[in-house]
Amino acid sequence: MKYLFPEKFWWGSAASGPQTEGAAMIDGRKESMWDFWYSQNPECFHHGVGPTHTSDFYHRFKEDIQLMKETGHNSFRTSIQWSRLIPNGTGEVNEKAVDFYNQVIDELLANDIEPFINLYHFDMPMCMQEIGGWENRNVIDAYVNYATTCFRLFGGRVKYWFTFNEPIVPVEASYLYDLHYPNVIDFKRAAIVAHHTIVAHAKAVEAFRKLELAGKIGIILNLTPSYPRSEDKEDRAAAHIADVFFNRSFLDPVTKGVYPRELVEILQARELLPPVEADDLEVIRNNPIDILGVNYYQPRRVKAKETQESENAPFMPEHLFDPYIMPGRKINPHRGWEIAEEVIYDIMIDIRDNYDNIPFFISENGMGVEGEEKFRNDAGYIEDDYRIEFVREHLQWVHKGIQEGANCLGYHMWTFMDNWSWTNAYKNRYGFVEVDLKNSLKRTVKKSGRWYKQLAENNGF
Ligand code: BGP
Repeated sequence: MKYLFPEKFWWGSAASGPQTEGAAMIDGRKESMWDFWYSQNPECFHHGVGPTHTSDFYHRFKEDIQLMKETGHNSFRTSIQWSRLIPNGTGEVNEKAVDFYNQVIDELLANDIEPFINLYHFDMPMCMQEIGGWENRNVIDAYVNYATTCFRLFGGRVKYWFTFNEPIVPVEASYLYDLHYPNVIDFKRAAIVAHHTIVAHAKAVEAFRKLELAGKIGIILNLTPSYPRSEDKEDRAAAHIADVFFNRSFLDPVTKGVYPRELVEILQARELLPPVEADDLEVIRNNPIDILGVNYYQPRRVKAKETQESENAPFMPEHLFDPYIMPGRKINPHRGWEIAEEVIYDIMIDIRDNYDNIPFFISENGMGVEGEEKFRNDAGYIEDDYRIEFVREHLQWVHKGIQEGANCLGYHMWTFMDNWSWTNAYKNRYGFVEVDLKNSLKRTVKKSGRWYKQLAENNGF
């Protein structure tokens, strides 16, 4: 075997409650902002498919966990839905939800699959969004109460906790780029949302530590390293600024306990710094994470600005750099994302050298493909060789990073089974397991799932 991984390496995949559970409004659950947005604007979702049913993990989790076994999982991440556990945002806990999550955790453990639990995957309860979502500090308190409830209920069995998945996505998608509800475009409000999210994260970490549970707590960040068009000083400076905005803005406070100085200076100069309360910076400083999850899909390519914005234009990060489309780049045409495998290694070396080599794992990596049914073979399963190749090529770089001392503990694919992907709904399929929407959500393991089992058994390839 050419690429052997360290002992006890985590092989598995990641998913989220809102994208897999379905059973939207039953057993006491109330709306999240996704359910509400879908009820108002179904046309915003691919083929008008909303979050109501998704893959029905709520009812089929036992069958699904068997398929995790069949695909070599020794670990699996999902998220608890706040809107299921505490349907009014604060107050009463929904016992049916407690039962459900207890059963999922127990079933995973009974099958030797380590549960990794995330607390927030873009899914603000609608009642919390109605009072301003992350713009309202009361929502920070409600979130910390929700997080503490989860630690108390499940912390005896769950050893790996994550406060947020990709917390920058709700900032960008909901408050800058008009992609998700509430479709605001306002940098100042985005900065408030970002700061409050980081405070909520730090307070949840603090609450976890107070309970003295045996376990680790961290956060999952989507890291998109920035590469300059050229080695020219201006291009490099532009890439550096993009990196500060899109990576260091969250990575530095959660690991080093401080915001990047340059980010603060840029925002201060433009009067865009969010209001900061007395103990915010202290709680951030005192609660660095134990473990980092790195979601990696694509790099960001950047060049120096070619035309200046008008002085009166409301600020956007893109006033400081231009995106750059690199000729000849490899691309996944279904998602429009560049595929650059070696970038995963650069992230690992960056964490090793600039972030104290903290323990981390690849918490998402994957390839969404449309129309996979055309690859079905005579035996009835999808032959997704492109996905196997994608994973192998990334893993070669992960292996190199580990050989060179990066503290990487595992690799999780996005995702276990085809699932509902926000506004893209079921357009692109990412799973090791096919979910046939035309055939009662029938699950069939794809070729990649079969291959992944061997990979995990051999701990390498
Ligand atoms: C990540 C999210 C996942 C998942 C994945 C694939 O950013 O954490 O929830 O959706 O991306 O992206 P998409 O579904 O947009 O194709």
